[in-house]
Amino acid sequence: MTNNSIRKALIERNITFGTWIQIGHPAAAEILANTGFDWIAVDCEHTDIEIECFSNIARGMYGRVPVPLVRVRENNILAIRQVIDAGAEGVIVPLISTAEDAKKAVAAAKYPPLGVRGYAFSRVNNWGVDFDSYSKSANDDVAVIVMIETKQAVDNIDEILSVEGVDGVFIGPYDLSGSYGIAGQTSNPIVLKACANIVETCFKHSKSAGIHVVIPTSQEIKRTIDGGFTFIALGMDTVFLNDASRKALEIARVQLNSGGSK
Ligand code: 3PY
Ligand code: MG
Repeated sequence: MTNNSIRKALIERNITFGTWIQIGHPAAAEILANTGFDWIAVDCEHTDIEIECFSNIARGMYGRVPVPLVRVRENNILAIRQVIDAGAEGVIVPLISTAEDAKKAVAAAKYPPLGVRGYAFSRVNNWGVDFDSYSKSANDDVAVIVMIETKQAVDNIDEILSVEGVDGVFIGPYDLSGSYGIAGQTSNPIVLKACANIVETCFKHSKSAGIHVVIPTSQEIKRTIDGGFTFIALGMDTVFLNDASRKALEIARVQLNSGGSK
């Protein structure tokens, strides 16, 4: 039994839509937290978002619906422990290529005997006020999602999915394409074949398959849903800002050139 709606959805393989934060300001979280996404992942791998910044972002989401997740900087015990202690309800761990990598990620996120997470007073247990209840429920509530981003991970997908405590996988299509020597060609048949293989193996293990639709066009979203993915990230704050601002400027220039200023 879990009280984490996203972990529950992962276990039951229900579709959820999340999004991604790269701008390290709580305003970005507040805005996206009010849009109806099921979860929001804060990206600490490819940004300058440090732990203090994540804590403030989590505060910005507090009381709103989406579940705060973090894509941690690396598969590292301290990186994983700190974000969970600060309020992440799940971790998305990048560049998991072997079952050993996956075991290390799970161990970092779980209290003994399942793992090696350290006990302490922290933001997540209300600075110790809820220590007892939190300590009892945390292993059931913290989600662990491992990122499949390398050819080696695809080759080892069966073993990775066999690791107890892995709630689902999440494909990083850019790294995955890069690993096949075709960086950025996320729709290349080689990448799509690897994705289909991952989804099929997830199905076999009754685990959730996720992917980041970095540029969320209707065609890409449709392909992702039709492809059997259930844990789906749509775009990110930087992409939304880029797209909307460029579109507004384009509309203004078209208006101006068609005599809109007169
Ligand atoms: C990738 O595409 O490699 C990613 O990590 C996307 O989040
Ligand atoms: Mg990646």
